[in-house]
Amino acid sequence: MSIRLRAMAVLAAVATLLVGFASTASAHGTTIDPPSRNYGCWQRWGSDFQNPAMATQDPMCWQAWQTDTNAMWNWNGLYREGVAGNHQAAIPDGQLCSAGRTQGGRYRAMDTVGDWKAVNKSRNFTVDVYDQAFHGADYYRVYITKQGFNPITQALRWSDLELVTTVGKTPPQEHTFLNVNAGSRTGRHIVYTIWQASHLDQSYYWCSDVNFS
Ligand SMILES: [Cu+2]
Repeated sequence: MSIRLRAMAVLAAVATLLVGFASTASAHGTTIDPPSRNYGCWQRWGSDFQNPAMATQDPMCWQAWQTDTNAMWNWNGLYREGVAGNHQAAIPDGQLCSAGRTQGGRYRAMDTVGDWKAVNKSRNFTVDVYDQAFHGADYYRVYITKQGFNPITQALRWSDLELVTTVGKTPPQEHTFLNVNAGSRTGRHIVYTIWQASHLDQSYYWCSDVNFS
């Protein structure tokens, strides 16, 4: 190999390393409040994720940590790319909370049916989306499960959801607050938020567990 070829090979290797580093170091986002399932598990147990008390105190988080710790460490990475707005075609029923088992199934434990910790909300509330990477949004959509749906015993399907809020083009900002009216809903529900980021066709899907009092 000539010196020039060798130098080019080294440069190519460095470029590959840099690209790899940039993609793992890049931040994305999630719903902070009500927290997405994996963000909530990271928040509550991230500093104590091997504590066996979690199995009884917060069993859904326990199974999530047992399934794949990376779902919590990468709480900001629950997205798909190249969906072109066809969210329902890309994500099968029963897999809505893992974005159709995106990222090689890393978030599959988010689809597990059971008694996830829910936060209390009044019927008028806001969804706080944390746009850590300053992507901005083409749009946000917030859905809530229909009254009668039981998140503790039923797998989530698209037909269980009702669109309650749409927000269009949003500039990059750290927090975006989406105003939501839950109507006459009571009790346990899943809030399902879609964030269509603006920098490229990157769409995020989050399940947040709430209790309307
Ligand atoms: Cu991103």
